[in-house]
Parts: sequence; structure tokens; C-alpha cells
Amino acid sequence: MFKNFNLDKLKNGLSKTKKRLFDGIQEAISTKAVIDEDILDELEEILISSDIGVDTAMNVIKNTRAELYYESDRSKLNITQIIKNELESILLKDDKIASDKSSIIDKKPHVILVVGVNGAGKTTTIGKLAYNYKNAGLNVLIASADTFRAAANEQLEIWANRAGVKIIQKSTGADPSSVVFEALENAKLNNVDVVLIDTAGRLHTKSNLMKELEKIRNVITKVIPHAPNEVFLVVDGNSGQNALVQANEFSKSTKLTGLIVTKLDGTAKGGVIIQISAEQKIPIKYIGVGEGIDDLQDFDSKEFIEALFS
Ligand SMILES: Nc1nc2c(ncn2[C@@H]2O[C@H](COP(=O)(O)OP(=O)(O)OP(=O)(O)O)[C@@H](O)[C@H]2O)c(=O)[nH]1
Ligand SMILES: [Mg+2]
Repeated sequence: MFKNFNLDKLKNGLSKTKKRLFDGIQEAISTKAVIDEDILDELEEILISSDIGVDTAMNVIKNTRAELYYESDRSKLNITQIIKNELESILLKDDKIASDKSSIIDKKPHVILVVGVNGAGKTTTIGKLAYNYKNAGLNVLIASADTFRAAANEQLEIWANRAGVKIIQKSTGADPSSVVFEALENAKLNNVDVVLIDTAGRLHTKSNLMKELEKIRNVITKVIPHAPNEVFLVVDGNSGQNALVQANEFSKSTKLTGLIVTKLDGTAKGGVIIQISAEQKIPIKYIGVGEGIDDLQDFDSKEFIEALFS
């Protein structure tokens, strides 16, 4: 539905990851005439250092070795292509596009709850999502359920204005669920298509946060039985292994329907996308490749690998 996919932008954003992964592989193989065990070890290290995960890296090399087994002439082999295919096969099984326009209009309001640790990029991503949905011709409302942080309303309001959509907010310290309740009632009255709910990334304790999210979820379902349609966990692409820990933690208190990985621009750890795909049952729906309003892209695994290996 989002029309802002741009391969050049993706390539630019992923340039540091590409440098580590693709350029690393090229350098390793260019020095040798034949693919031997030493090279395979070296390639495994390169894969591990690109944050694709130790288990995944070992698997990729194990499969590569198996493929090489029957090859008598190892000099002509394109080892890069073999690794690319291996990584692609991990990512491909994860491809699931987010809800399309007709399914949103069918059952509206389409409610999207956005969760994640502080600083992951929730508020920014909501601004970007709002902009995209609005451009797709949908009537969008943002609910500011981060009532914990003093500057949260202001920040979200700036994004709502940029995107040109309405926002429901209450003063700092208000019950987040009451903001959600009001926003959903408003959405029903005003024929809103999409409601985006921003939440706090940190409360006094972690268990407070999880309880709060559960409460918000219950309120959503009480007001709109088919909702939430999506619960997106936003993770920072720089957080590596931690992204997986966060996905496990949040999964315990609220069922997640998709992941959004932000800040893939400027990180050399973009390989974490592959790790997440290999180890998580939750599909990656969108990726953030910059701080601008049009820097959110549909996650397309083929394009992602293309951007890394071209
Ligand atoms: N480069 C880059 N920066 C991003 C991206 N997404 C978010 N950011 C930046 O990350 C910082 C934190 O983003 P927020 O949207 O405020 O994060 P949050 O999850 O709402 O944080 P809390 O409200 O504190 O829980 C901001 O400076 C954003 O500009 C991205 O895709 N790329
Ligand atoms: Mg925020």
C-alpha cells in the first residue's frame, strides 16, 4: 500500500552493513584461488560480525560447505552467490505484507498498537505510518497513550501535524487507557479508518509497563471487539541480539503481529534482520531507513538482500 519503496534509499541506508558483509566476503575470497576450509572459517566470522547471529552464521556456512562438497573445481565457484542464496532462503519464509487498504476499510477502525522500549523509534514510526496511510487516502487518527514522559505529547503532535492527521491526547500523568478509550470512541463517531496508538517505552518498572500494555489492549478490545488489528513491536536495528530479547519480553504480555526495525541507516548491524527472521516467529513488516517522514519502507526480503549484495 505504501508507495515510497526506493531501492537506492535502501541501499544507501544499508551501506555500512553492506560494507561489513558484502565487501568483507569479497575481500576474503579475492585473496585466494580456491575456496578452502580457512576461507569458510573466515566467512563464518564475517557473517557473525554482521549480526546475523552465531547459529545462523554457522548454519549458512555448514550448508555452503555441503554445497561445495560435490564440487571438484572450487576456483570457479561464485561463493558470494551461494551465501546470498542461503541468506535469501532464511528471509523469504518471513515475507508477509502488512494489511492492505481493502482489508482496512472492510473492518474499521483498523487499530494499530505500537509498543517497544524507550528510544526504539515508536513515535517517529507512528508519524511515518500516519503519513503513508493518509497518502493512501485513509482517514487517520493518532492516540497519544504515552502519558508518562513529559515531552511525549508535544513530539507526537509535531508528527501528527507533519502527517496532517488528527491526534487525541491528555495531560501528562493521565491514564493511558483513558486516552485510548477516548480515541477509539472518537474514531467510531468520525468514520476514522486507521487508529495509531503510541505508548510509553518506559514506566517506573518493566512490570508496570507490561501491565499497562495489557490494560490498554483490554480497553481496545472492549471498545472494538475486532481490535487491535495489529500490535507492532518497534526495535532499534542497532540493538543486535537485544532486539530478540525484547521481542520475547513483549510477546509475553501482548501478542505481537509484526516487527518494525528502525535505524537501519547508519548501522553496520543491519544483518540483525536476518537473525530476527531466522529466530522469531513474528514477521518483519516495515523498516526505518532515516528520520524523515518518508523513511519507512515495506519490508521486502528480496529487495533487502539485493540491496546488501548488489
Ligand atoms: N536514523 C534514524 N533515526 C531514527 C529512525 N527511527 C527513529 N529514529 C530516531 O530515534 C530517536 C528516538 O525515536 P522516538 O520515535 O522518539 O522513539 P520512541 O520509541 O518513541 O521513544 P520513547 O518515547 O522514549 O519510548 C529519534 O531521535 C528519532 O529521530 C530511523 O529509522 N533512522
Ligand atoms: Mg515515543
